[in-house]
Amino acid sequence: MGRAQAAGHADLRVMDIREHAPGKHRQCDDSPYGGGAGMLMKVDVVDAAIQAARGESQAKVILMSPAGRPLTQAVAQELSKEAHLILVCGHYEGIDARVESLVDDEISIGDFVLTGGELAALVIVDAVVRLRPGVLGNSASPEEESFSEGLLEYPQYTRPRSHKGQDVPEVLLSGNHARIDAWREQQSLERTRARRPDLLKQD
Ligand code: JF5
Repeated sequence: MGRAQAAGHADLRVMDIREHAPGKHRQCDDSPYGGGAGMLMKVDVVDAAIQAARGESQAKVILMSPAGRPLTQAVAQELSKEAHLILVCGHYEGIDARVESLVDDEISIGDFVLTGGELAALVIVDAVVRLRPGVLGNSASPEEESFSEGLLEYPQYTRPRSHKGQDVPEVLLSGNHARIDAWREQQSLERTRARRPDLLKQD
């Protein structure tokens, strides 16, 4: 991400929501109406921070949330087309429900709970920025190769040819590219069936 920024492919800025909390104490959380444990992020403070981040831009505002739509490569592709993104990171036990009306989208990076949205935001930034033209030499778009789309990668090997009794499959040394392509396709399918059959079941 540092190199992407230096090369002008990305411009990442970090804001502290607390700086948008009024008063000497800069309070950005409060206890829930109706009772219950823990503190919630205040909607007015989050709103002020989003408006400050947005400025005059038409940025897409996304809340990091375990209740969001799951992050997939298709979602990353979609976000990589946006000129501006604002990734809102919750903290504490949760956020006032009215924050949902302030955002355009909610994204989950998986079915687990983090202490804050920051790591989820970093995951999204990494997945999205690498898809921007010019980053990571992605012009050939390796993941748009027809057969491998939506499948696990085939196993790959480099030197040495033999390591502790494990040899590189003979087919890869054959120089027969039709045979190599067919082997890789079969390996991708086999590994996907064994490890991630769910990937084969969806359209
Ligand atoms: C968060 C309140 C959000 O925990 C997450 C998360 C899990 N998967 N995707 C996102 O977000 C952080 C913490 C507390 C709201």
